[in-house]
Amino acid sequence: MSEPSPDNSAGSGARIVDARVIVTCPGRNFVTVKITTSDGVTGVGDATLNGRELAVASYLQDHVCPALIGRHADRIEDIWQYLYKGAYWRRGPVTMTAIAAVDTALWDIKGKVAGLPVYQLLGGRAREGVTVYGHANGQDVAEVLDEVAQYLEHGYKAVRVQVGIPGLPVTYGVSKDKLFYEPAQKGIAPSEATWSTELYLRHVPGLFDAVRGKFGFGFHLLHDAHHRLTPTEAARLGKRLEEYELFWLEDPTPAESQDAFRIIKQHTTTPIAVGEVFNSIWDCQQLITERLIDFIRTTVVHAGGITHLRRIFNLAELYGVRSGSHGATDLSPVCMAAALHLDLSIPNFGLQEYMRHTAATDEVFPHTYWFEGGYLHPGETPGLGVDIDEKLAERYPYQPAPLPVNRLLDGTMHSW
Ligand code: EZ4
Ligand code: CO
Repeated sequence: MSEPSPDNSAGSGARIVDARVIVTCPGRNFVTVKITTSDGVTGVGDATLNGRELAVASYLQDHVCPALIGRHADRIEDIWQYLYKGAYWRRGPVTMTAIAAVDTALWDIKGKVAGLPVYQLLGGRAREGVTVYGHANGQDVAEVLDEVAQYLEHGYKAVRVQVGIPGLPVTYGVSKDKLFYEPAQKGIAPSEATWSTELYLRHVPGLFDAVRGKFGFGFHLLHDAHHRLTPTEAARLGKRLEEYELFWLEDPTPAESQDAFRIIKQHTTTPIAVGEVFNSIWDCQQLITERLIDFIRTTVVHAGGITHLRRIFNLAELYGVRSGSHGATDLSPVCMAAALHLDLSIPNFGLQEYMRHTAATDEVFPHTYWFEGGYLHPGETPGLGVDIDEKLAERYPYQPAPLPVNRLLDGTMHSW
């Protein structure tokens, strides 16, 4: 077997001399790629796939990183195509997360080399700041109302609300820690949750009635149904919630069935947001081109990096679909930084999810982005404005933490 062939093409840019994978658990697991060039410039990319972290780490370590050595770091598009087309086995969350991490790190490097924040390389500022939404949740409606009040006091212009369902011991989106919702639980076997669509559909409209009744209509209100409904049930919920003027209803049904959204769209004007589990433009092609959704929620880390996500957002723009990128705690500060540069530069930005990280995570990933008055700002540092403190990261070894599984009350497996 011959050695992987180095990139012999002409080019002025520095070559990649090191690409390594750092797995760390400052409260929760994160996988990060760090690439170094022959000029000594480094770049970072997020490679975290919640509950399946080591699969991506191995894909990178065993298959991708060795093939990067010797390649021109400035050829972002070419390296993207090399990893995508070169694997033969295309798409899928593991592959696309690995490609995303490399792509993100190369944009970071390009920004540092140019002496510009990445959003400048993407065309510059198309707005003043990135509007984000926070997560108000609670066991009961009263608790959620207290949380909404907190977010509005902090200046948030958009709030997602999730409430516990009487009769179900745990509900998606409801946590004890108010600022950090983490569904993955440490241990080997996934925890088991139970679900009843009937109980949910009966209880949840009261939440929106209470929130709009108390706080009015002066802020964006969102809700995540987390892939649990049928198209008919989703249509009924969307219709029922129209009077509360949601900014979006997220993931009403499992979205691998894209044509199901025709049924939802025919019945309700509640805007629909989908895409956090998608990893390529092909996964959302029909949803976008048939205008079956209003917001596409794909992210930098899970949808092929800045290069591919920009392509998705460009397609969406043609059909009046706006961005609404996923930004839960399992997406590291590296992903958040990258998302902000893209959000700031695209014409069809909608909203960015923002769940704060713990202090330990923020320490491991020092970053320049900051929150003010409902907006996030990426900062003006060349590159992405985020790094990983490798010494500190070493202090937090990987801990297995799978996402829960979900069953109906009779024990039938259901989408979580
Ligand atoms: O369940 O990121 O909108 N946010 C979400 C998240 C996802 C987690 C899965 O890792 O749906 O809470
Ligand atoms: Co979601």
